[in-house]
Amino acid sequence: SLPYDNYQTLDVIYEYIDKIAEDYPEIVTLVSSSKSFQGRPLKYLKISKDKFVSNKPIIYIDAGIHAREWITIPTVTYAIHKLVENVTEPDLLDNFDWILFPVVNPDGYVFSYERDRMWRKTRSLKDWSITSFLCRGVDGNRNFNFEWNTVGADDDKCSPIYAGTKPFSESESRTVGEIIDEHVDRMVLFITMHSFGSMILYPWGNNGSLSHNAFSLHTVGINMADAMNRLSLPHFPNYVVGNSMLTIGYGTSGAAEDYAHYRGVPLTFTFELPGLENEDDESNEFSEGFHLDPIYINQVCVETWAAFVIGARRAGDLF
Ligand code: 0X9
Ligand code: ZN
Repeated sequence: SLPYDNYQTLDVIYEYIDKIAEDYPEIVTLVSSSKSFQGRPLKYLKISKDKFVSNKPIIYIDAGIHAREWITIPTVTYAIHKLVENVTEPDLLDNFDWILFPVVNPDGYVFSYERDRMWRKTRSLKDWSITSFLCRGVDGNRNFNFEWNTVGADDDKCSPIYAGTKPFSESESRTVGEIIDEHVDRMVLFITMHSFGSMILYPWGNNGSLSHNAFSLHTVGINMADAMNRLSLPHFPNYVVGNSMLTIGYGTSGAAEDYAHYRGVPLTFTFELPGLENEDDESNEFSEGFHLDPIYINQVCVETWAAFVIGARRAGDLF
């Protein structure tokens, strides 16, 4: 198991992913066929009792598309741990196949870890212009092919919500898109982990309207929120569940959760994990809610695992 008392480097996380695939070859398949802009492998695990052959429903969870949202990554490695190393819910592997993608944007994570804690985007360079060098990267969660660059996104390379030159210009978001496209027939639950704000969001994020599936989305959403709120320390607010745009208070286009739902995944959610503003004082670079104090990592992982368990079971009942 990885330690959950601190944020780990990409190398340590990748070693863990490799080791799990090595130690549990009967149930774990490592996929690392695509690369980030800077050439790092994009690693995800397929976890299945029968190598994905028996057409079970698929649960997909990713994290780390936004570089500074560090707390998202351990929640997915912890899910791997609970599915493979420390199994307390065996029904989850009997009844489902899993795709777990802990670091969608490894270039951004390394840059945030080593250089600029508040980095959000990928690290791609679009051309040889001065602006490109000064303002690298694309917002991965504005780069999906759903209503691309129509609302809550920017053409300006320097913007933190730069949508990119075209849908799926980034290999990081494109890899997620390809997983969705490949498995859409069987994928029943898609969760993308973000921070911060203690929210569970569902489509549509671009205009606040509800999908045909809104009742199921809300039901499964509140089931997951309930599971986390029940466990939560009084220190953190309860989760709020609702439509992405109305709940977070701004519209977005080209987001992963909307793309997955638009392609046909019935239950798609964005989690905004806990984070407190001004945890210390403003002079501290860690005072923003993105740097959740490491003492809470384990607690958040235990909570999100409870949400994934109930989410998977409810998804299995419904679809
Ligand atoms: O803006 C985002 O991409 C997400 N918030 S964050 O602070 N983690 O950057 C929220 C996306 C909400 N919209 C959709 N899920 N469609
Ligand atoms: Zn985010």
